[in-house]
Amino acid sequence: MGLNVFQKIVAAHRAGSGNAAGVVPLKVDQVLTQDATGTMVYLQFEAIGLKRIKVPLAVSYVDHNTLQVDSRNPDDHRYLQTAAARFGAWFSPAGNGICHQLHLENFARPAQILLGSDSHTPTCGGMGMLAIGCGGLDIAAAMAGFPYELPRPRVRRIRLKGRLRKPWVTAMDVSLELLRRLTVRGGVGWVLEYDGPALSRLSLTERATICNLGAELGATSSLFPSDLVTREFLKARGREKEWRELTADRDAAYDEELEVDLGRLEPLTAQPFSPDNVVPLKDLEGLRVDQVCIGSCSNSSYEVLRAVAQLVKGKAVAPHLNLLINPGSRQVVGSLAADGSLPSLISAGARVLEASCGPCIGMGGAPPYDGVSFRSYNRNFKGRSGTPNARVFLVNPLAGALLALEGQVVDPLRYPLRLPAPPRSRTTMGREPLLQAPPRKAAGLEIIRGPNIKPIPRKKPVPEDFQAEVLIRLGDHVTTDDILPGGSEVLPFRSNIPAISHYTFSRLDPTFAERARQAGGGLIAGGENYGQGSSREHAALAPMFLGIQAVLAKSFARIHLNNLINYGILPLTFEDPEDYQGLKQGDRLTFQGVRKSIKKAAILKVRIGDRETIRLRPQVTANKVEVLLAGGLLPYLRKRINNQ
Ligand code: MIC
Ligand code: SF4
Repeated sequence: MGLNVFQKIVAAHRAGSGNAAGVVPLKVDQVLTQDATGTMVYLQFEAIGLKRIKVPLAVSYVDHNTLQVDSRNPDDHRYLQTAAARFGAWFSPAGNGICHQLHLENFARPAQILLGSDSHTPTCGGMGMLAIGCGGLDIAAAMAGFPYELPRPRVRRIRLKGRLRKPWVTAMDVSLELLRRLTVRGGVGWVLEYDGPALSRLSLTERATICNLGAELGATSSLFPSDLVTREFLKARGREKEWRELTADRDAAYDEELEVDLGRLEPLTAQPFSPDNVVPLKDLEGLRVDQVCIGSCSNSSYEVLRAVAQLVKGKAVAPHLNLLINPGSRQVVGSLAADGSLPSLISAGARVLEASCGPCIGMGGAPPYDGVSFRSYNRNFKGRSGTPNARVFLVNPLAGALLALEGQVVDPLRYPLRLPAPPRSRTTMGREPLLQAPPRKAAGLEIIRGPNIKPIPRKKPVPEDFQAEVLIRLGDHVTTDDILPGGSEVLPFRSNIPAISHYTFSRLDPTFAERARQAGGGLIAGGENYGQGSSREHAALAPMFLGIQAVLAKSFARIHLNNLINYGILPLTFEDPEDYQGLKQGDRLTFQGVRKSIKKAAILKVRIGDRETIRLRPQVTANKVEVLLAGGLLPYLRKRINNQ
């Protein structure tokens, strides 16, 4: 039997035989971090106690916290820059661009494995690279040379046929169509592997867009083969030598298959407040639009922004509306300036922001009160834009540009669209000049810390018996933005856990942090897919700091589940989902024989007050049992390194 692309990459990277729990240990080639998660990664790496990064390539990007209203964010940037030099990572300063776009342009390589402390790391899957988003501690462990233990996913083949025939339909609509069909849980436990006759007509950046939005499906990763399109992209960047072909064997087997006919797609939109709440854009005709945002790591390539510039050239955005553009990289901006696109955008009224995450993570660019914002981004969770009652829709960048001109939703298919073909021979871009390679000699280099950078709190080992109160009971699909919001007020505390912990659940229940503190800890109860969205480990770290001992849920999102274990918080699912219905805020639960049960992978019988006993299943694979019981990955790794 032949192999699919995923299996080929795994076979070439196995680091040992794995264990019965279906976990594959993998050798990691590259890691990426961004500033909002990266300060923790480097603090953790320091705490592990090694002198030099052991993974072949590490890149530390600054792209999230670029608003500098006081010294906290720039202090973090300086810490990251000096830590990168000292430990041996490349550094990408603020203004260079968004980590995923930059990584694709400068470092991604077919057939390699990339781990990133950001959930959209799979963007580089467009290059035929197995790219996986994980929590910061997993990245720190990989940097310390430990293999990455991947719970074996199933592989779903997504066969793309036809071609994007209708104007106004882009790669983003392929992803919105998948979200419509599969929902935000549809990819959990899966790698999505794309192939089919439409592939040769999809550019590398279109492929990257599709892989980027795979994160919204909850997928472990998304992957395209590496073919001639991949070679062209690498060649244009002077990296042709890094190309190698990687395709699935003809007789490769998959766990499931699905087909999308690109020719049948129309422009779609995801309505508030979930990326899978998808309808045809034309269904919303007449809705007044206050803001359009184009860019982010989903849709900020040169090709996309050039097309947007051509669409608005010589026209003007509606006077009541704001068009914001956050390009993916400095080179994208440079190319737009060189070919005359930038003046077209600026004259049409676009506000061209610096190349960074910007409005996507609520770092500026919030919509007005009760506003309607259409974004070519990947997340439209409530409040993420910075305006809690704003309604955020996801849309492809071309349709978004049209709405900006019209000031309201229209059916794009009624408008002519003639875009000149992309330039045939693109100027070679080469590597982004402002990337900083690590110095060869690092001994003695100082790491500079600002006063806002606080040591990482540690947790004690999981106790055998304890009592705790349910502090909050939540519904399905709680996002990590709900648990710990982003935005310009909260993000500067990413390297200060005591301070950031005040914001835990602040949008859902502003009393939570104080109640948790007063109770000296407690429990969180949630429904399905608890912790979906971002990889931010702060959504586990801050609750850990507040003393949360366990999260009880119907099911968990992949990265967050791992983050809970990495911080020593028990992730437990209800054996009988009815028990979730019966549970109330304020219930006091008695846990006994916890460590014993976890070691035996046995169900925990937990008493609620003096009412009844419920059955909870620890969600921990055999390879993580010791990590969880030790109080998390940091105490566990320190012990291992000290014993070496
Ligand atoms: C996001 O899109 O939510 C982020 C901000 O990029 C996060 C990481 C973070 O919270 O720092 C992600 O997707 O992992
Ligand atoms: Fe940045 Fe938004 Fe992409 Fe996250 S999703 S990496 S915040 S651009």
